[in-house]
Amino acid sequence: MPPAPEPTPQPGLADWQAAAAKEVKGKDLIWQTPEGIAVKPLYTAADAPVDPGLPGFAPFTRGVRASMYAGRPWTIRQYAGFSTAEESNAFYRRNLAAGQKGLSVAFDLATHRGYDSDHPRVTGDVGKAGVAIDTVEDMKILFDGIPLDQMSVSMTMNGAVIPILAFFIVAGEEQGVDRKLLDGTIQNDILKEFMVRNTYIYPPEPSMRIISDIFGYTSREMPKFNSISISGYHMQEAGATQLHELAFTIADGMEYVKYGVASGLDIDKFAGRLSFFFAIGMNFFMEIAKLRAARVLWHRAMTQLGAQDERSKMLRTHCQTSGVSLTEQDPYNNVMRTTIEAMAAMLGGTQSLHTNALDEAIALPTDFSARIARNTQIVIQEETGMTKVVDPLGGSYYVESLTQSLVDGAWEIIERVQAEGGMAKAVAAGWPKAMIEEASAARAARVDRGEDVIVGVNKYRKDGEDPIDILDVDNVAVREAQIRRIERVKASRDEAACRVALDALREAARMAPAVRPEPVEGQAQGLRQAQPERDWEQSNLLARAVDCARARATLGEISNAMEDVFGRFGTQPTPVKGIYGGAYADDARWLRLEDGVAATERRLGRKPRMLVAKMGQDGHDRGANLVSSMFGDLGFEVVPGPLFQTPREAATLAVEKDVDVVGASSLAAGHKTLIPELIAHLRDAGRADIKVIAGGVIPAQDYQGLRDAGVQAIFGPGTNLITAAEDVLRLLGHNMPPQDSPE
Ligand code: MLC
Ligand code: 5AD
Repeated sequence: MPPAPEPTPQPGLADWQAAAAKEVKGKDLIWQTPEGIAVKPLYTAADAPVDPGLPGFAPFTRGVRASMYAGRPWTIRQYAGFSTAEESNAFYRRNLAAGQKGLSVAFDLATHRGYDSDHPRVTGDVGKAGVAIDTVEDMKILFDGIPLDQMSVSMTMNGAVIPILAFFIVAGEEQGVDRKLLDGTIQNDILKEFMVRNTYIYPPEPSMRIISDIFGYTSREMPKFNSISISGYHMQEAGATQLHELAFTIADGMEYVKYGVASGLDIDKFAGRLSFFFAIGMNFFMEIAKLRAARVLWHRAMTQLGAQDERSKMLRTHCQTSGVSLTEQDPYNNVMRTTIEAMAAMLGGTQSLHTNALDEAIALPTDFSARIARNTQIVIQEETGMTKVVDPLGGSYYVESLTQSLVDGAWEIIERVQAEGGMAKAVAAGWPKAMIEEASAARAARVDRGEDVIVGVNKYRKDGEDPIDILDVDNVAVREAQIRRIERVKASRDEAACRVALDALREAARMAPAVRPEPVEGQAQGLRQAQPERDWEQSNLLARAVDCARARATLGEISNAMEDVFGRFGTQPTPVKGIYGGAYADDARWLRLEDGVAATERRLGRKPRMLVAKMGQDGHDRGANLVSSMFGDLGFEVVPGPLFQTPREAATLAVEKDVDVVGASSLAAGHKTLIPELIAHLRDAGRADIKVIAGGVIPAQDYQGLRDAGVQAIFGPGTNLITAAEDVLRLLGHNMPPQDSPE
């Protein structure tokens, strides 16, 4: 018998390091992510920190259910809404017939901000970015033929959350559905509105009281309904890193729990129906780790806040693939991006998912694009076998290590928030928003410099773009139809009963303000004893609004009754400084631009001035903030216009500040109505010389109409800000030489 061969020695980590260094000739392979995590090219058992445990058991790292998708796949829940209730209802029914499993309603911005469709401030917004809902009659049409005791319905509503939830309850009631059986989710997350999404109505303090009142009502009356969807999604859309999205979302959740407890509720009576919502962007493994880390963090936070029931500590979440990761250019690439993001959401263990449509960067989905978006999830669920194994990445050295890094990094931020008195205070102080805007400016500079690749935008760009069919809503027609319906409802209601209900709501708004929770070491404190039942009903804003809805009060009337007591909130943007410009410090194109600004300043005898205007109810301010921040860094005097101006107000501000150019930023499809009105008002004021440029989500189909109205330059999604600034200087009369742009 020949002798047994000598066992070959196993290579060690040092051997691997040597081999890898040789292959890449010493190049540094560490990837510094925007989260500040140093990702190595290899992970081994030495990196995997703790045993993640088993799915269905605390702290739920591997999922909230023991069987996860092997037992029941996540809910395919596509967010949609546009035009009238009739049109949206028909769209929902087509989608459900084609395999969608849950509903998710997108409301128009007029509705979000508590205005009826006939209000003069909302002419550009009605039916545009979502469905217009003015009364319970609209809500009934929206769910016509959709049994509300069988279909779970998410409603993305934060500002006008009281009237919308009241309409939903009464629509169910009039369908014959007991509210105990209503299944669904209301977004109801106001803290992130003050930070990034901007569809608030009232000041922070009464807004927090509204949330506790909703917890109070739903925990008593609607046991199957998720009372809030604590959302990080919009933070990531606004530019936050995944670490900040994670930390601020969990910290927001803790704040809501403290307010709920302070209003007299038992933590375990309402915490089990809190839900979450995250964005899933293109950093595949980071997103998977983020969802796992979120569950660990929530479990830890709720234990600290005194929850006993494990269901109170279990983080259930919806996810949406990332809107900002999608591009106008070469839009079919968006199908691949969304597929990758959908896989990250499912590998992270989401409960419910929306996949974006390929036309995301320019318009709302059409039947065609919505079908592909939905089928992306159906294919994953039904063709790939991916749902058969629970948490298939559990135990991956890299994923477990990333999960732990995110848990540690986020907890540090959460502790800072707690030390400073909680998220409501942090939001008021403004530092979370500033952190997000800084990250956004840094990302924009990386993209514009080509350091972060976006295929089809800053690399591999096509010579010409092929037009795609997009959805266009005729907001004038929708508005007229809505106004007619409001008139009919008002004409047929019992006016006296309606007044009585509205007065009772106004009275409730004056009563029993929520008690602000005192920061107490590690514990949420109930500062107010639970109210007796009768007292509770009288002062609860939602209970009162349900009566208003039954009496056919409109959304605007219900909102106004509370506004009479609470007031309406407004803020002034404060663009960050030096981040974008800093990234360009040594760049020749930037220096040439600065020279151009200096030359323009000499010619004008003062700095060139620009108003960055946001008109209508469109609160998407990421683009406007970036533009303000970048032109400020270049040496312009920037007037960052307040949100929600009418065209007349924006024109008046432009004249008052004597600006040279108005940059109108539009991301909610109001541009065709609002920008021509702005130009007309400038003309009427004798200032036709003030140049108007437009930027944002503006489909190419609309360019000619805007140019005909007098718009001098249009900057669509994916615009390189440096190129845009060169164009603006040329518009101001500077002889800017043409560049060999990298695009
Ligand atoms: C689930 N179930 C199982 C199971 N998995 N039962 C047995 N075995 C399994 N493996 C049970 C659950 O316990 C639950 O029952 C029921 O099935 C439904 O499952 P779920 O996991 O709760 O899913 P779902 O009903 O879809 O709820 C998901 C959610 C919820 C908790 C995250 O809050 C939700 O739907 N959120 C959606 C939010 C959303 O769409 N937002 C859009 C935002 S767009 P039970 O009885 O326990 O309830 C936006 C954009 C913008 O914001 O800015 O405009
Ligand atoms: N219909 C479908 N999707 C919508 N979104 C916003 N409004 C609608 C709507 N009415 C999606 C987009 C956007 C994100 C905030 O939600 O993907 O980026």
